[in-house]
Amino acid sequence: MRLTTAQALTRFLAAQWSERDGVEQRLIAGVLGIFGHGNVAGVGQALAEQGAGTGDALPYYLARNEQAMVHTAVGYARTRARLSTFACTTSIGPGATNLVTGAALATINRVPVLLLPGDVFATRAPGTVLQELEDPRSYDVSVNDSLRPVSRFFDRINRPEQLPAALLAAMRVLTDPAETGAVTLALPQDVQAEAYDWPEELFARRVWHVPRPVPEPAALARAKELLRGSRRPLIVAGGGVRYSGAWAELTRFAENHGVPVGETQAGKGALPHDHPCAAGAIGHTGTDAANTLAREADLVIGVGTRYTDFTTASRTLFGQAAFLNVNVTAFDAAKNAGATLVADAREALRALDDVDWRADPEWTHRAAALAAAWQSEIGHTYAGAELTQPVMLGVLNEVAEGGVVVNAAGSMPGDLHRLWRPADPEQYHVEYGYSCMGYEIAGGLGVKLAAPEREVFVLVGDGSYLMMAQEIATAVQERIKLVIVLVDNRGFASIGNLSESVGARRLGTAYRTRGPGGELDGDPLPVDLAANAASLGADVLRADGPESLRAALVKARESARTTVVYVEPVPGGGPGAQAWWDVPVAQVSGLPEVRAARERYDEAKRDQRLYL
Ligand SMILES: Cc1ncc(C[n+]2csc(CCOP(=O)(O)OP(=O)(O)O)c2C)c(N)n1
Ligand SMILES: [Mg+2]
Repeated sequence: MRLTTAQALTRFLAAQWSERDGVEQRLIAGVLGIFGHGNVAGVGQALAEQGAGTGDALPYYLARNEQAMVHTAVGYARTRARLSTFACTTSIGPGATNLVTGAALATINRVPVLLLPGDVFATRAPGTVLQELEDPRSYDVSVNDSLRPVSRFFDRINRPEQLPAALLAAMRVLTDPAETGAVTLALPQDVQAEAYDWPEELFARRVWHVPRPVPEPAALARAKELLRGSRRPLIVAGGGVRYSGAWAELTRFAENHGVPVGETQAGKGALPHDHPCAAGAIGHTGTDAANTLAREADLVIGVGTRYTDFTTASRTLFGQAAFLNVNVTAFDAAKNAGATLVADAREALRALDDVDWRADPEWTHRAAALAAAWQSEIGHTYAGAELTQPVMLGVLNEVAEGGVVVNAAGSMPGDLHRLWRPADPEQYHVEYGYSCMGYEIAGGLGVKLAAPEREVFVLVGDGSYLMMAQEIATAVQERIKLVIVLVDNRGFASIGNLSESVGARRLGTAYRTRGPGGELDGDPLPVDLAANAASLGADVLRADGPESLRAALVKARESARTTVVYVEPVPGGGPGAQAWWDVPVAQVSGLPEVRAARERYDEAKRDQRLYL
């Protein structure tokens, strides 16, 4: 079949399917793109000719920023449990390098996305092209090489003949639960437009079976032995529980063996929030319940967790515990010198469940009491009369019902982790692998594309909003309805507090004009973010107290249009951090508050373990 490389690529992608548990779905749901000279004549032409969005052809979505396109693809893929994602097409040069942050986010979160940046001519015929890097040491380097370390698979298609093998490798990595992440196929602009005679088989419908690896018998026996020796076990549930869809198995295992469950950001909602085994969030942004149990546990059973510093309180949290790690990725399973059970979370929990063992009943009982105490702490915090940030979350939590909350950076992820009560596991979507400002709206778009039946509530701080608000225009264009709660506290509340705690005097964390003394301490910036949101095509509602917020959220929920609810919360909040986080403080300074902060730092650091 004689087609251009780009025509062959789009035809191939439209024929790829994933399958798990007997359910098939399109592996590549569509293409997000921004055209420039590096992709318009290749991929752009191919999409136009195949009739984007009609029949079996890949639908095409025009986005506003290439980084945001990857966020949208990630929001989509995460919601679809990594079984379906988007391709992102870009021009060469800046369009391509705008992908880098999104690619890092996808790879760190272990979420599949397919990136198709344009690249400079393979023939080099026209000499230096617009936006070419020109490395004097080698003509073989382009800006796209910056995508290599953040991609799980990277290839450059310098000849049409190279395409078939590269496509098969790319699909394999996208659908491999252990290896998945950003996959990049760099497409030189001349090769995109070049014709070739392709074998018909390349375009046949192809199903990629997503495996559920089962535990190795010897490792399973060792794991059961560890369980039988434990009196005070604690499960740490991570994103792997979500991707495996292991909620029921996790709940059953916790109940059958009396094991409390702490949740990471990616694993939040693993158990119903009011379940007696649900100790809630764990780590630096965790609850007193989960963190107290973590300090006393003798065995931590990690299920699908990467053990980041937020989870382990920078390796100060798990006082005496040994680790047993269930993970589909051997790299993560081996962390903290744990015993490893390399397997799909659902399969592993099923296989472990027949172990004849229960935690010490006193431990299970104590966990339930701690969890209940934390639940009443949430109730107390949510009931405040003033519109603080936690009270705002309480109102939203109530109005959101079956909806999804989306967030990523700033002071809200911590409050959400500690306080939010998801009624089911799909209701909590906080991107905290990369905690990338700007993910919120673009990612929320992907969540809504993946789950149109759900109401999507995007929480976005003013800092994140100013970094990446432009996808509101895309939501309006596609009639994709979002409720965006824009939380304006005039700057970086989170980093402001952190700055003060490390002796950096809140420098550059409030949005103020340059003052008469030459510092950034002048008047508040006269920036009107509500007006900005309206200018992008959203309906805007303002709320200034708990009751007006409730009314605005209900109205936004009932509306068919993307609606921004603008809130300026009053300072103050709920319970703060219940565990440490390692952010090094200056070891020498002329400022007394820095020396005091360093003393506190050195003291906290004494609890840091190596986990050997
Ligand atoms: C792209 C990016 N740049 C910088 C940071 C570091 N950072 C984390 S939170 C934050 C401030 C966020 O401000 P805002 O969205 O207003 O949330 P707030 O802290 O006020 O709740 C910054 C700068 C980041 N996470 N992502
Ligand atoms: Mg802010």
